[in-house]
Amino acid sequence: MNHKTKIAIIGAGPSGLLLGQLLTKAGIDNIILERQTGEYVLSRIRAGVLEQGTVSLIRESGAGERMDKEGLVHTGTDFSFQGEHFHIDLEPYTNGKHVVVYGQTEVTRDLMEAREKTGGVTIYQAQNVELHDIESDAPYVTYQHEGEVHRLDCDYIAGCDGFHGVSRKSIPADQLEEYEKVYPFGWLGLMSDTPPVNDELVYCAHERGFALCSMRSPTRSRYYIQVPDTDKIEDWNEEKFWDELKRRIPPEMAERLVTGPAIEMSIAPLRSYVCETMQYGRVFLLGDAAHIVPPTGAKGLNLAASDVDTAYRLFVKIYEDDRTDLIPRYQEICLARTWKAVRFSWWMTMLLHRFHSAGRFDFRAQQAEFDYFIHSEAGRATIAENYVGLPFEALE
Ligand code: RFL
Ligand code: PHB
Repeated sequence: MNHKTKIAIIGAGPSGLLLGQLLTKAGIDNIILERQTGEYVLSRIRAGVLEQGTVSLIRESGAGERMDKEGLVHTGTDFSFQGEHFHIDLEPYTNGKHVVVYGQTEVTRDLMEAREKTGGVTIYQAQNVELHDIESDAPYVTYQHEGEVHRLDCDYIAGCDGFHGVSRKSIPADQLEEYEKVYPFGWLGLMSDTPPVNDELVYCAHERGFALCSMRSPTRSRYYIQVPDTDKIEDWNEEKFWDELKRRIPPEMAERLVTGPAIEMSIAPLRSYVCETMQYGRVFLLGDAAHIVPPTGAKGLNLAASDVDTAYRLFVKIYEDDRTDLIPRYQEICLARTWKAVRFSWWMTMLLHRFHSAGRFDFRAQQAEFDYFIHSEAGRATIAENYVGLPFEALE
């Protein structure tokens, strides 16, 4: 069967759904093709911290009502080094900015519901998605759905299909400018229906390895510990996780930590990756399709939102004012912001994790770096400014 739309969006993760919702609101026709089922997309537990730019964009898309009611405003963030606890106020260093703790699963659910209400089309379980004629002005996408082959003609393709998606792979390999750094560890995450151990998030550096105390609500906690990249989920159990977490967090916190059954437990590898070719012909790459950051800076989802902001405003300019001359601005704007978030995420990762290849000198230098940043006004301001998120740049 043949279909037609203005923007074909590949992937119904946060990038694809947010872009789709904004375009629909602006009257720009779009169709989302998603490989998985909606339930599967919602079962992936990922990010939890939203910057103000992300929050504003979700509101602008019309999907912000529940986030505004249930999201937890955090005006500070905590660190611990070898058991000593420190607090950084975000607002004094950032002209009153803060972050909002609201899970990616909830953002996705709200966007799915908003899309359903506005009648936007999402084809779930779209198999074998392929991009065609992306260098021409008449690109199209083919896919299989319920045993039938479909063709979707469009003006532009938004590749929102994550790191393993098909969109980036459709750009000729000799045109891709890629940068990658893989870290020798992953994060083992555990979610439980227990009250969070602290009212702010706590990023803990410890000689046994990094740990993070996060949350989703006053009754739901999310904890992570650094594990070697060779560890498998079968190597761990809940009791072992809680024991290890207690050893890495400040002792007074370990004492008051409430443990409970895990709702979810999984290992995520840590990697930094940038594909500088964020636009090629009629294809635009957004979110994890274009870049991956280690979660230490809480930037993955927020970077995806800033790409969406730029792409959405560009498509509006193209359809309302015929401004195709602005297309090269997409990559320019997104890359400048991406590299700054990549740098911050890498820096937080290097500062707070234990590198077993590092020698005694490196460990002391890492301690001194932490000591400097946490006790200097300039250092705290740098952390706060990056943590709340750098501003979104306008198209012109
Ligand atoms: P997503 O969320 O990966 O969504 C991509 C969607 O595209 C679909 N897809 C396809 N659809 C059709 N055809 C194909 N060929 C397709 N291939 C893929 C997929 O099924 C999926 O639904 O990318 P998006 O929308 O760009 O959103 C980005 C965020 O999800 C991501 O940046 C963050 O979740 C990163 N991240 C984390 N960020 C944080 O800030 N804090 C975290 O704690 C955190 N934990 C994580 C994470 C990412 C992880 N990944 C990617 C494995 C934990 C994990 C495990
Ligand atoms: C989370 O709550 O999942 C979370 C929070 C902050 C991070 C990473 C993950 O830096």
